[in-house]
Amino acid sequence: MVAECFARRRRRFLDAMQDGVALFPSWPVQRRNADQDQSYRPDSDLFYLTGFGEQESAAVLIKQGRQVRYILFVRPRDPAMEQWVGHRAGVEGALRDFGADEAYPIEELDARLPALLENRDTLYFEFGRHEAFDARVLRVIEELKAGVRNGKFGPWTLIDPRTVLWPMRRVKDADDLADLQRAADVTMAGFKAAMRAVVPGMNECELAGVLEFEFKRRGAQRVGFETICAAGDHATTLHYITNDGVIGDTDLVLLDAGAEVDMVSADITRTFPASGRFSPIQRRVYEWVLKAQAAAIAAVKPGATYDQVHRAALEVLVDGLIDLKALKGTRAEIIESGTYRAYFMHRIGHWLGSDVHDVGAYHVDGKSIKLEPGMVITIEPGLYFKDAPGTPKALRGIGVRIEDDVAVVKGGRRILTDGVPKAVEDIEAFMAQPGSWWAWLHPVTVAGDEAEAVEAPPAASKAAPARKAPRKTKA
Ligand SMILES: [Mn+2]
Repeated sequence: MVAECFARRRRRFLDAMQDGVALFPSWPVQRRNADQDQSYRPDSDLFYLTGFGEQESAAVLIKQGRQVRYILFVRPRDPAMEQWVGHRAGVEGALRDFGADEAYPIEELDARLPALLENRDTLYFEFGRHEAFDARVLRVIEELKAGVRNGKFGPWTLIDPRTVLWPMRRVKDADDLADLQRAADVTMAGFKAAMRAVVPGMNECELAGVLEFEFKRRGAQRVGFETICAAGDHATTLHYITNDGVIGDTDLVLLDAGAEVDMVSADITRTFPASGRFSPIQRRVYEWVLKAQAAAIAAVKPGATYDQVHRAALEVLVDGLIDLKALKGTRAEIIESGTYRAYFMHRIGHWLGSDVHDVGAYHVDGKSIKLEPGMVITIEPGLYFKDAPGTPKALRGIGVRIEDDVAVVKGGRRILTDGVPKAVEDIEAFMAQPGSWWAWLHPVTVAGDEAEAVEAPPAASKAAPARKAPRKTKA
């Protein structure tokens, strides 16, 4: 992302805001244990507007008629600290590289805030997220109001900046879509690696490790959310992140993960057989979910509502539940009564962007929102048959979800993640040499440069997986 992209976003925000001041602080650093901090992830809104990702920072945008100011508060340069924990942009860098009109050390924020807010009617600030910082802002506001007899006043009107930012973030422009495609490309490479690395007998955490290793070496800074690597019955827990089970040789593996690249995350789910071959009943369940996903994707287009997309998948899933003898009745009866929720208990998907469950409403005035070009939504139907009484015996322990990231474009849709096999025949062909990933594994020196290597299976002679023989873990 180039500086111009952030400048354009600030202009859009400033255009949409009333005269006043907008204040965006960074997330506080969280202690992890002893003298260790939690790994730091910049705030999505602050980064979206500035491209500035350092901890202990804040951005201020001021608008008065046609006059605007953009101020950054940052950690100052400090050779001793930088020796230990690395480079800081400092005040100089904030001005030079991040386009700030003014920049100050973060320590000066409290001292400068009164002057920045003085005689401004409106403050855009998100209260309720960071109590200590809230208290600092409230103190300044009260002090300014107390100075009313000296001709001062503080902001009388408080507005949550999310009222402006969320609709902005929900509709992606060409730059945003290019960023998302990069995250999608890295995520797809991770899935293809995992599908060719899996062999029965390995642990879920090892397979998740392969996926995340592939993410990292292709340019991901981190995962967009905790990787879900769920074998067999674990796949019937929607957000299973324990990832510590042994993968059985007849298990399906449900892998739901996303690489975060430059503060944007993709989100893919694939469900594939550990052995490389679906059993007949696994295949039947899988193909109903796949058909439901195709129906929902086909329903994505400008003007369609989120509810219509959900409904398109739901109707197919219910047909599937009848066909699989999981439910009795007609499609209409089952949808009306909601009994399908025993096996499909979530919505069709969510907005995607800087946050994996990206910001923005799904309903406006009580009505399902209409899709428009630039919106990006995940389409992720699933069927989950818990190993429990009430579930037909043949289906117990099968969990299937298939998820792709879909951008709404003029006249239709664009699937950002269609490079990972998902038809049964394609998966089985792709996984024809179980464990082959381990044989071609070699360093990637330029992120993304070797994306093709995953496509081409190594010669059969090299494909022997250096793995112990699969264990029978489940009949
Ligand atoms: Mn998702």
